[in-house]
Amino acid sequence: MVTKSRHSDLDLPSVDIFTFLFKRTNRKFPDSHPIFRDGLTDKTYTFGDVQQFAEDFGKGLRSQYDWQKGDVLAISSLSDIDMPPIIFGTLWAGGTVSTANPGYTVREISHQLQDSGAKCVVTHYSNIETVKEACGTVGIADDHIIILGDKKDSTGRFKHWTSVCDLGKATRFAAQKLDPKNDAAFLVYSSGTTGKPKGVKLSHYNITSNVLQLQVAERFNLTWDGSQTTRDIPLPEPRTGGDKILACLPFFHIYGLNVLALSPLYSGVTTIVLSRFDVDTWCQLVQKHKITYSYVVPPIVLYLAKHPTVSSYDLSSLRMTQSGAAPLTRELIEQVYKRLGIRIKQGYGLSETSPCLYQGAWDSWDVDIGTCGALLPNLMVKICEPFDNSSGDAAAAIPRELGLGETGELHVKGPNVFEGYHGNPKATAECLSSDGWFRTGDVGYINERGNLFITDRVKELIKYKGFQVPPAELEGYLVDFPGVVDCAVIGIYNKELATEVPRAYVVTENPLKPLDIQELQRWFSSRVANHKKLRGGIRLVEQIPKNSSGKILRKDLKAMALAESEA
Ligand code: 4UW
Repeated sequence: MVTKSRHSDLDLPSVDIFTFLFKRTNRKFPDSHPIFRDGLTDKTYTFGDVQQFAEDFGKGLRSQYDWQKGDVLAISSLSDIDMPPIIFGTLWAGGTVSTANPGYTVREISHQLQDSGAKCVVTHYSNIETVKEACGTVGIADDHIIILGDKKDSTGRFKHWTSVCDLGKATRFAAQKLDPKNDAAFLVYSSGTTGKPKGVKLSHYNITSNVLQLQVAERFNLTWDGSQTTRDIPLPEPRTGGDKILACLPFFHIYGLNVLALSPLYSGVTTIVLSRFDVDTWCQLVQKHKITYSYVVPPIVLYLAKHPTVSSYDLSSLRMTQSGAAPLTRELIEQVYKRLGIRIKQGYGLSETSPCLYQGAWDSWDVDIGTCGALLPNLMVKICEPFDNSSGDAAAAIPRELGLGETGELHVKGPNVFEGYHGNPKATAECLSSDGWFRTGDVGYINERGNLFITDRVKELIKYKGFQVPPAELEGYLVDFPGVVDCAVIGIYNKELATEVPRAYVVTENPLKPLDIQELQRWFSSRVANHKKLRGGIRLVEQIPKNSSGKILRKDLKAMALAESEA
């Protein structure tokens, strides 16, 4: 059964992202309105600053790097208020932005730089050694590495992004003409339903559509000046101006990128940027800035429910928080409400959908608590019997559709569904049909109110604190360890951390000569970013369960893990 969104369809933008955000005729807030403020230093960029820096940076790219339409700029950085102008400048110059986790090892960054074909890389000076080495492996010269943030390179070897702006300012380049439906704005990396991380091509149209779809779900309730009086949930009194968002999630991940680095330029809501979450700083900033809204992930919800430090702060300005990127239990949401009176709603989506698909509503929080909310406008969805499509073509395999309340795999269609994986038509065909239906790899059901419950995944993906951990990538590393002949990685849920953690099952060459597990852990940890470490441990097994075509039976391993935890 195909279900349509209960919202009326929106008129979607037909312009590129820069024009959509900066040349809008119905913008209510002035150029001087603060949009991004650094949580630790209070350094602030107004809307006008972001636009001006973006244009200067874009001109700088064109004049200094001969920037052409479709060139890729990679950014390996924690959230920083310098990132939005760099992103919009690159888009202005016709480029595509590929964001990367700055915790990546040289090997991980090199993969993304190589695969995306990046021309320039932006990073913090503190991360220069890793980025420089990665650039060396793929032939990106030092003078194509650009620094952001307050710390500059004293040797003058690497340009600071503000010098690129200064050089651009004097030039007369104009914005590139773009085709919003076909030109890629972002190339973010996701493992999709199977395999290693792939570049998810998101067009300008995908992104502008999703920014607008999201505004509708928030029911235009987030306001820049508090002027709106018809709020579903009133601001706590006294009202001190508009909403304030606390941005504690990384801009390099699609969730933070859309919701925190792009959408505030549409809504005008001042966004306080915290580059790295820690619970005390988060609470201090909520108290200091009278934050009204924050986007979080389940492990942060756990802090709000249980961490002792939280009760020493005044968090009463928070009207709502939104959690997403991984499953969250109703039990934790209720604990937070009981303890702090803070309502947590959920959103659901994927990198491949720009990302937002479902959002909880403000006005029915108590009725819909624990669900992922309702489908955003202009989207259609169907729940289907899961099927194994690893051999092929999503168009050819027509899965059986299920009805309301029945559990199956979620398929979606709409303007924010990606164009395909960069340079990987096979992976694209496995999840995207020719008529635009995208298999999410997530399993769940829709209740009679149209709310989504995610209950499982049919894809391999593991989520550690909202970050993607692709098992296939980890398995690729593990078999390089001397003595390991086969292996499989699965996610197991850790209730104390409110997240999945990766666990490896390993077969050794000679069962009579056991592996040194600690040595394997150390060796492995030095090869991967922090979030991919095998926090669920390593288990030695005689063989990895597989089907007749050699596919790992992860469900069997999950059953083994469950039996072990219950023993
Ligand atoms: N419940 C259970 C959830 C949920 C979930 C995501 O790294 P990616 O590709 O993308 C994301 C996107 C997060 C996000 C999107 C829209 C939104 O409104 C929001 O706000 C709160 C967050 O993480 O991983 C996609 C995969 O992450 C899982 C699911 O398996 C999905 O395929 N996931 N949200 N609420 N699982």
